[in-house]
Amino acid sequence: MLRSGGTIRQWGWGLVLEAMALIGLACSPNLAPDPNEKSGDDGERSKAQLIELGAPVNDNVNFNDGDMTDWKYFQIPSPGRVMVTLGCDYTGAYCGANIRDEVGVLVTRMRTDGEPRVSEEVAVQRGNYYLEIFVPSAATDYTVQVNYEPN
Ligand SMILES: [Ca+2]
Ligand SMILES: [Ca+2]
Repeated sequence: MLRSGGTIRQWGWGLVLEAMALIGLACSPNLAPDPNEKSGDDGERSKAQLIELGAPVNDNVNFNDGDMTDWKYFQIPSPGRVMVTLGCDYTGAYCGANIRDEVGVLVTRMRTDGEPRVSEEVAVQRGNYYLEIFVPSAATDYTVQVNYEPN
């Protein structure tokens, strides 16, 4: 009697715990922290920070600390070519950058794919270009530099 009662009680608690786990799973997308909630003042394109052509800029992105993305932009005075170089201290973070034009259209994707540094050359028109630098996970310090040659 006592033994079977104990079994039922344990089984009952098991169901309760399982139900709680299911509820937890169902809610977890809403509870997951926003990877950009502490992005600083550069978390979206409208808040991109101006960077100087030809000068290296150091910064940091951190997925787990809410700073997944840094937006930067540079100004092109006349048609030409730019060489964008992105170097990330922690290669395991697989950091990358999307280059976008003045209206946000994707020009090219740069992916480090475990390499410490990647460079991409693109043709540019007069106007602003945006860099959306990010990590899909983990964190890293990085350096980005945009070199420009007019046509
Ligand atoms: Ca940021
Ligand atoms: Ca940052």
